[in-house]
Amino acid sequence: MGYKEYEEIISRRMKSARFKHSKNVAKEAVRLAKKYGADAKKAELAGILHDATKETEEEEQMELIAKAGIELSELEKSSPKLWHAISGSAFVQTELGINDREIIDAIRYHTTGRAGMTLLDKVIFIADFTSADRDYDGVEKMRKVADKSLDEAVLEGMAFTIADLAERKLTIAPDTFAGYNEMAGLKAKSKSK
Ligand code: DGI
Ligand code: FE
Ligand code: FE
Repeated sequence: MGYKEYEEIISRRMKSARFKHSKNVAKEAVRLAKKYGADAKKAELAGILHDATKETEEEEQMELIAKAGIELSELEKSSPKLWHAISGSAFVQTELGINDREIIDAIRYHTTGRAGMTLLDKVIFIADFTSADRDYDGVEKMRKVADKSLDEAVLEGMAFTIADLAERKLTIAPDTFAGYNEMAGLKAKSKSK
């Protein structure tokens, strides 16, 4: 299966606004991949598929996760917003037969990030923040940073998410903290040089 087939499958799983978002993320992911030397083909596939199960019933998401043999932590169980990234990575494996670890992981960690993010993880994480349909306060700054440094943009995105979640007194996934600490540590090191 190729991009067009995946696009067709995705279009049937969600409303038109989210399908548009998915196409925009795929497009932005290709742009960032070319700019930062990631695999543009994988970026396009991970981009169109990243929110594959965002509009899927919770019960079906849980079935997909179980079928892929993924065990949720207690915190993940109690954070429904995180489920679609996990069930999405399960869906592309068990239902689409994708076995490319880089694509699977980029989808799995697109919401939280993680420590040791691959180049493709970063491209998808940022494309989701800077896609054409995004219009949150600060999106212009995010786009500027993303054009300067992918790592700076990942740090900016993680800081943004953590601040927003803390403000709303929501749980913050350990992967989010681990990713943030790693990127903030890199920045601190480069500053002290
Ligand atoms: O699926 P999208 O809307 O395109 O974007 P996304 O996958 O980044 O999801 C964003 C949502 O996920 C937003 O409501 C904040 C939430 N989120 C992100 N990181 C965390 C989180 N929620 C919890 N509980 N913990 C996190 O670490
Ligand atoms: Fe998402
Ligand atoms: Fe998204």
